[in-house]
Amino acid sequence: MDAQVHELDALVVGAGFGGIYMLHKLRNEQGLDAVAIDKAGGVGGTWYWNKYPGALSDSESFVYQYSFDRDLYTDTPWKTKFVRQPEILEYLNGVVDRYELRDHIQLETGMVSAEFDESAGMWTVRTDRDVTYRSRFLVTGLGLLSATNLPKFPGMESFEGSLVHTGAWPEDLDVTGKRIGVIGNGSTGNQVITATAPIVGHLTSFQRTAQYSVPAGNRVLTEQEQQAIKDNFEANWDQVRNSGLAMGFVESTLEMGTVSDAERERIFEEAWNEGGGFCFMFKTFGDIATSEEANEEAAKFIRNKIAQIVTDPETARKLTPTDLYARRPLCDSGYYETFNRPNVSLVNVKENPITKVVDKGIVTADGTLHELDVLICATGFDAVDGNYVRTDIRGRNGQTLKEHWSDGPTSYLGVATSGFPNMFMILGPNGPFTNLPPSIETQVEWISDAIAHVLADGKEWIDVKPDVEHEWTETCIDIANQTLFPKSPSSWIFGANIPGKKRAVMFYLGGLKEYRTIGGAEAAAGYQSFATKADALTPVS
Ligand code: FAD
Ligand code: NA7
Repeated sequence: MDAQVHELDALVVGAGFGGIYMLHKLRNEQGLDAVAIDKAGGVGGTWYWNKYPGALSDSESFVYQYSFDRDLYTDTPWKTKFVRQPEILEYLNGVVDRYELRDHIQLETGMVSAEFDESAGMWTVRTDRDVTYRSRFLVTGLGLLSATNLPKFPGMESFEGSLVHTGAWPEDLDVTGKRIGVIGNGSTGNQVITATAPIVGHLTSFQRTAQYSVPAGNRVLTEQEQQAIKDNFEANWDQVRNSGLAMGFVESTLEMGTVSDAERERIFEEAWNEGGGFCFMFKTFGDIATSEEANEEAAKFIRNKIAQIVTDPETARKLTPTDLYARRPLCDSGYYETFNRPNVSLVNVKENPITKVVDKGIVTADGTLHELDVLICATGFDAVDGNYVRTDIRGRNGQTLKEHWSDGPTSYLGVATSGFPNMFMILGPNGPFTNLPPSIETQVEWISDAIAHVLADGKEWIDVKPDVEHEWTETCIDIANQTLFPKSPSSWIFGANIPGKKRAVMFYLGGLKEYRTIGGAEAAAGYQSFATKADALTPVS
């Protein structure tokens, strides 16, 4: 049977923070015939999928939300410094209902392919359901930490217990009293290990690279703090939009070399006690991410803390990182302390690799069988472009996005890529590296304005010029190379965590303020970095 074909002004793919706000802008503000689809069984994106115990934001709650509607902000009931996954999911469901979007979101509907018909100026999007969309605009909010990375160990299919990825956590999985193994100790592994250790029978952490982590310092905010957050709405969001990381604090410009050793340690100690990974890395000093000497001092401080916290010297040795402190900074709710528990053990898989998975658990090179009821892969994501290259997206002249990105994913401003007219990405490659809701809002508003511009001008489509995309890519590379982040061996920020994936710069590290200035100037100048259908039809003389 042929699929039903729905004609639309705009199709939004993804119903996370990005897709939800996009749908609101297009339907409720512009009055367009717009629909969103998501392959998930509910809205919420990241916060629908990542239901593992301990899932918590590491952006502070007062900036990990939308700011476009002051009433929504005032009504948000969060009372803790960081916010737990169930609360974020409830919030996003509330947003969908508040703006009457639910009837316009088609769940359990995955985009399988998208093809641009150049003569008609329309996208045809096929789904894994009995429905096809033909839409003038295609806005993708596929998520940058959404396509899961499941490692392949020999024998994995023979495991008789539950094998789960944290990014697709089954709601009914109860680990209480069970023997669990956790592969991975990034932000997610750190959270799931710390949250489950007190309730499981035994926990084995299979760690490849030790990580630097500082306390989150999560706590209930006082009544006065909660009131101040609401009262200072304008000032806070003004600060966020005019900062680099959009994290809600003023980033330090203090160079570490200008203070005494005692002052440096005092600043670190204060940050350790206050909590927060981004605060520790960026609120203390301005050069931890750019100067190897400053970076080493911060790393040394955390290494000393690990030595003080972890009682068994051999466990402490395994938990102590020796490389640069140059990944997305982690924070925790007692991660290192967890390894003092009698029911927790640590395997360093660089020293003692996983050789195979068998029916009863994991076998390591030393011949030990680690018996497990549940094997948790906290092994991260095929970040940024993962969901894009897993879908057959074809632009002008039938070129696929995968072909266009064969040397690594590129874009202009993280929102548009050349050869894919009227397709706009939310958090596409080389968008800002920040606390994400403010960047999402910036991009959604920019895309919304661009769509309005195309409609108002009677243009059929716009398509970013290749040289502009190239220049933006070079800008992103130049900025990244001024930091220590590219020196980190397996960070998802550069696509270096996926076997076989080409390493590439995938973020604009120039900060939200600068990003907003550049995007704003582009719009004010009438989108001159974009060609139109008329340009494409005009022969080059
Ligand atoms: P997502 O929320 O990832 O939504 C994308 C949606 O697209 C998904 O629902 C997916 O099902 C859908 N989709 C993908 N492909 C298809 C397809 N082909 N067809 C149909 N649907 C599709 N960011 C921060 O700034 N601060 C934090 O503290 C923070 N904590 C995080 C913690 C975890 C555990 C994770 C995984 C991420 C965290 N992030 C954090 C990043 C987080 O992803 C963003 O903050 C934000 O939620 C992204 O929203 P989004 O709408 O762009 O994408
Ligand atoms: P990350 O930060 O990519 O961490 C993944 C972890 O999984 C990390 O410890 C990896 O070790 C480990 N890993 C991945 N593959 C393997 C294999 N094959 N064997 C052993 N260990 C492996 O993902 P997260 O989900 O923790 O966090 C991603 C972001 O989501 C985070 O920044 C937040 O923004 C939310 P490695 O360090 O590569 O040696």
